[in-house]
Formats: sequence, C-alpha cells, structure tokens
Amino acid sequence: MAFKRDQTKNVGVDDLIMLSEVSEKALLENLKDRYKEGLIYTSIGPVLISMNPYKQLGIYGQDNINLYKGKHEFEIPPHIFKVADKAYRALKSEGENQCIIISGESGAGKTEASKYIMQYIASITGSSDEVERVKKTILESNPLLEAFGNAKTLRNNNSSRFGKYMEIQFNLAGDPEGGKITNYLLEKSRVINQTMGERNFHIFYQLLKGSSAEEKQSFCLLPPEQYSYLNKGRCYSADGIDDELSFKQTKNAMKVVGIDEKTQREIFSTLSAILLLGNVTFNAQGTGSVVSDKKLTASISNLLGVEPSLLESALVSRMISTGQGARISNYQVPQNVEQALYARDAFAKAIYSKLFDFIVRKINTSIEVKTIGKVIGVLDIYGFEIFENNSFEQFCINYVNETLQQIFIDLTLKTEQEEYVQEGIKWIPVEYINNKPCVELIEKKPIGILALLDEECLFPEGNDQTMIDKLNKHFSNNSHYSKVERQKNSQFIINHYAGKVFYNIDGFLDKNRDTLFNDLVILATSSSMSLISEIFKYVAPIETDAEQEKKNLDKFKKNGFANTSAKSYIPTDKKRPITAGFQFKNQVSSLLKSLYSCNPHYVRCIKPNENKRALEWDQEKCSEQVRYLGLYENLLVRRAGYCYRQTFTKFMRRYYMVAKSTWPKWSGDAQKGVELLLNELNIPKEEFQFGKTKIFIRNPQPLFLLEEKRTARLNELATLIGATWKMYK
Ligand code: AD9
Ligand code: MG
Repeated sequence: MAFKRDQTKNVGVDDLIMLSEVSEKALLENLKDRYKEGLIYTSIGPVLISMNPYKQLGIYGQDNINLYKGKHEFEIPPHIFKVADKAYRALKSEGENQCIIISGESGAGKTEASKYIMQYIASITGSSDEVERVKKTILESNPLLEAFGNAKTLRNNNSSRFGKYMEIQFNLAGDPEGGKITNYLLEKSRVINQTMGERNFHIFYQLLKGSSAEEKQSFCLLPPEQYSYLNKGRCYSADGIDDELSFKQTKNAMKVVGIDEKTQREIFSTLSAILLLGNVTFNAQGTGSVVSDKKLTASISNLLGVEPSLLESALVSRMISTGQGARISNYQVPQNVEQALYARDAFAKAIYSKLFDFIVRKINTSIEVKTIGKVIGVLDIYGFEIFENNSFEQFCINYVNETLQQIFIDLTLKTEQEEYVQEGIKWIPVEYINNKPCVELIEKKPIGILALLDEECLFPEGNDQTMIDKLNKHFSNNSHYSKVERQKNSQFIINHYAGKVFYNIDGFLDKNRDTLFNDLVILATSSSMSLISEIFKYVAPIETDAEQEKKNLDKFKKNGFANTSAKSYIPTDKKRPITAGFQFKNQVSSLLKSLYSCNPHYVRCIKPNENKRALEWDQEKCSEQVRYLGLYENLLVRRAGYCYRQTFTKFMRRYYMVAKSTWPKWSGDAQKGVELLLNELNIPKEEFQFGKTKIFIRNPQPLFLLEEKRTARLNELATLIGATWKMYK
C-alpha cells in the first residue's frame, strides 16, 4: 500500500491510547508534535481529533479516497475519510443508522470536516442518474446554505451562523437516495448589526458585487457602504472569499436544488428590501412617529410586493386587541421612534430567517424520500462558547453542547459497557462526571431556566431584572448555579461541564419573546409576491407540550393578568407566542432522539491558534479546548478498562508475523493463534482477556511490543526486497 510519505511519518502516537504516560500534558505534547509535522489527525479509540492546519495539505484527493475505501481499522492512519468509511461500512454491514457528531469551537474546522465526509460518501457510492442527482443536490446544498447562513467573523472568515444536521438516506444497494437537513438557531441579529471587523451574511455582498447591471437596477441595489445594515462592521470583503464568483455558484446551486429563476429574482428582491429597510428612519410626531423618507418606503414596498401605506402604518403603529369573542375591539396604537425602529429591525430579521428556512425547505423537497431507509447523519453545530459577554445565544449554544456531552458520555460508555457484557469480559464500571443535573437546571419542567424564562415572558411586567431575581431565588441551592454578588445584579453563573460561564441577563426576555407584531405578519401575507406571502404563511410543525400549556394557562389566569389590560394576552394554543427558547428546546430534544437512535462517531475539532496561521501552536488555547471537549477524560475512560480490543481474526491478520509459532503463515483457529502468539511473547496473563470473539488488552505496553516486533519484521522484509519499509507499512 503506497501511503503518501507524510502520512506514515512516525510522530508521537496515532492513537492516544498508546501514550506511555497518561497526562493532559503528554496528550497535548503528542498533538503538538504531530500538528507541527502536518499530521492533523489523531484518535482516541474510535474518536477522531482533528487540528485545523490552516493550509491545504493535499490529503483529500481521489488517491486518498481510494486508500481509505473499505479498509480495516489498523491498516490506515486516522483521517476524516476513515470516520466516513467506518460509518458507511457500519451502515451497510449492520444495517444501523449512523451519526457523525462534529464539535469544536468557531474556526476549528467542523464545516470543512463535514464537507469532506459528504465528498467521501459521494465518491464511493453508485452512479445511476437518480443517485447522481441526489448526490449533486446534497453537495450543492453546501455553497447555498453557506451563502445565506455563513458570515465573516473575527474568528473565522467563513463562520457558520447556524447549526446543521444533515441526514443522508441510503437505498438497499447502499447508494444515497435522498436526505434531510435540519437547521438550528440562525444568528439573525447579524442581519441588523455586526461587530467591528465582521460582516453580515455572505449573500448580501455576493448580490451587491456579483449582480449584473440589469439586476442592480431592477433590485435598486446600492454600494455596500450605503446600507446601514452593512456598514456597522466597516468590513466589506474577506480574505479567501470571492463574492463575485460565489454569487455565480449560489445561483447555480439554487438551480440544482430546484429554485427556479422567478423565485431567484424574488429572493434577490427580498434581500434588497431587507437592506433598504435598515436605511428607513423615523421622525417623532406627537406621541408617535412618521417615516422620514416616503420614497424609500415606497421602493421597499415595491420590492416586497406590498402596499406602501400598509408598510408605513405597520412600522409606525401597532394594532392591539382587547376583550374576547364578540366583544373584541381593535386599537391602532402609535409607536414612538424607538418602537418603530424596533419593529423595523424585527421585520428585517424575520424576513431573513424565514427566507433561510424557505431555502432549507426547498433543498429538503428536492431530496425528500417517501420511504424509510437507513441514514448517516452529520452534525455540524457550534461548539461551547465562553465570551466576555455571554447572552441568550451563548446560553442556547452551551445548552446544546451540554446535552451533546451527555450523549457522548452516555453512548461511549454505554457502548463500552455493552461490549464487555457481550464478550463476557469482567471489568469494574468506570465512574464519570454526570452532567445530567446541569442539563436539568436548564431544561427541567416546570422549574428550569428555560421554563422560568418562558413564564416570565408571559407576564407583562416581566423584565430581565425580575427574571434574574427569580433565578436567584429558585436555584440558590443548585450546585450548577451561582448568583453574582456585584453592584449591578445582571449576571448569573452556570457551572457547565466545560467550565463556569457568566451570563448577562440583559436582553434575555426580549430575545426569548422574539416578538414580531401581527401587523407586519399580516402585511407580509398580503404580498403579491408569492415568496413573501408563502414564507410568512408557513408555520413550522412543532411538538407542543399540551399539558404544560394548560398549566401555564391556569397559572396565568390565577395570577389575574388575563383581560386586565390591553397589553396582556392569554396563552391559549393559538395566542400563546412560541418563544425562541421553547422552539430551541424542542429542536434539541428531537435532535437527541435522532442521535440516540444512531450508532455514533465523533470528530473533535481543535483550533491551534487565534491567528488563522499554519504551524502556529498556542498552548493555552489548545489546552483549553482539550478540556472543553473532555478529551483527557475520554482518554481516561477508554484506558480504564481495556485500552485495546480486536477480533481474533483481525488481530492475527496484523500480528501473525511477530511470533515464530505463527510466522510465516497461520491458517489455524484465530483464537488459538492469538493464544500461541501472546504466550510466546511472554505477555503476562493479567494483561489480557479472551472475549467471545475478541481479544482485550488492558495496557498499551504489550501493544508497543507487538508494534515494535511488527516494525522489525517489516524492516527485515523490506531490506530483503530492497525497498524502504516505510512505503509498505
Ligand atoms: V464555525 O463554528 O462555523 O465559525 P468551523 O466550521 O469549525 O467554524 P471551518 O470548517 O469553517 O470552521 O474552518 C475554518 C477555516 O479553516 C476554513 O475556512 C479553512 O480555511 C480552514 N480549514 C479548516 N479545516 C481545514 C482542513 N482540513 N484543511 C485545510 C482547513 N484548511
Ligand atoms: Mg462552520
């Protein structure tokens, strides 16, 4: 087998299980030495660690695809293709659903990894017309979703601002027959505001830079600097990103996923309207406000296919209903300048996020399969985040990571334990950190942070301050929660598995309520443009919790708020707004359901430095990530029992050459061969156990010996045939 030279370099160990010294320091040292040599992949048993090389390594070509296709564990060094191949083979041979969970912080290489997985699967599977179409759509969905869902941030020029779970479904022949994408929590606040040095979503710059003269005129496009929604970050281009070329690719991808030209134009028109909305300003008038530039609102109305007067009134006033049933009355309440700006921004964010959902639905429709089949799911979701200022978004992101860590512990240990039982191996169960209490602190009903937040959002008087008081009161005795004793009581702490995080409560209620006034929804559904009316009509199916809903209603009534003022509303099924937190929690729980029904594979991505620079190693950053990802703990767990297990047959296939009794050929019973071999090498009996089909080895030392002897034998052979053994490992 001719591996590329740099992949057979013997730097450190391929699998951390083989480390002779088990410490966090040794683990990091090993990763560092390998990274410096361009060996970005290392494993801990079945878990793959991937370091971002920040340069093209030339290890993802067809030659490498061929090398990894259908290979056995020990024959090949760790690689993202190895994970993909293992998942694919397991799907075919065991007929089980598989999932590949990719985690790591922003810029660590998750999205790139997920693309390599897709590329690998596409190239090792069949080629009938329909299979080709499905594969092409799946691959093309990437640039499309990246155009609308990715942006330049300070940490990553192509940062995914949404989470994604992509399932590929296979037919009985093992070829892709369809799939489904689920998207999570798009960072829609980016539409209206960007931090200095960051950009809005790529698609806006693509449209402005890549459109033709005709398109510029039809969609009333301006240079990017002239949009208030684009000039906040003072950044209009990004290294490594060619907006003009990307626009062509986006258009092509739209075509591939079945978005016709008419709809494409409606999408561009909508994007232009969003940008222009940001330039709308208001003048105070009495207790209310009026739009400053009617020409501008007229042009936006035109782009959205709505009546200009309706757009104006939906921005500067708000309809409020009082009473019930036949006695219901509606009032137009004027909005002051601040409220009008709020409505404007809420409208822009809503249009954009609904447009994003529409694109995901379009992709899904084009790869939808009616029959149920086996799937490989690939999860590319934001990693744990600890910023200086952590808000509702970080809270949601860290919550999903907390649950993912829980499955990681659950499934890796569960599988481990099951294997011991299945093979009849004696072992002592390993103690591990249980982060269930932390997950419960966040999601438990009726007293968890999310539930309390929803409850507070129902009260007209509810605000961030009443919220934090409530949290402090309820969780004073919870070991995963601490209050912050400072001058201004606006922070609370959650003790996550990855460390303590200070959350700032400011804006939590507002972000959770995610209010979009009805007037704007009604306005949008009246649009003559089919895209706009469709995206606002669409209501995502959501599992509501009827029992909880009833309790909320009772509580609400008991507290006497119903019908007391124009501002209050009753949380009936229809009227109760679905909060952002509620929606996210539902998504997380259905994601977990899917993941639990799969055989999991893990890819843990690490970002070696903050400067996007090749070969640079930032010790502190790396050590932090190793901790967040729980890698050391993972290694301990893996080593606590038996660090190595392999079927007798595969073991013999690799090591028959190390003992006189089995060399040059062993054709007898595999278990017998293993016994002879280990005996001959004087491996102490307490170091291994025979399972029903596998040999289990407790410590790595005997494996070092086996590997050493194997290398010596290969060298001997290589000398014999006059080739360098490295080329033939
Ligand atoms: V974020 O959470 O979406 O902000 P990701 O997805 O973890 O982040 P991404 O995959 O986008 O990071 O990688 C960031 C950049 O690192 C890429 O644009 C590449 O320039 C670079 N990268 C990542 N992985 C590789 C790789 N295997 N080979 C070469 C890579 N470059
Ligand atoms: Mg990404």
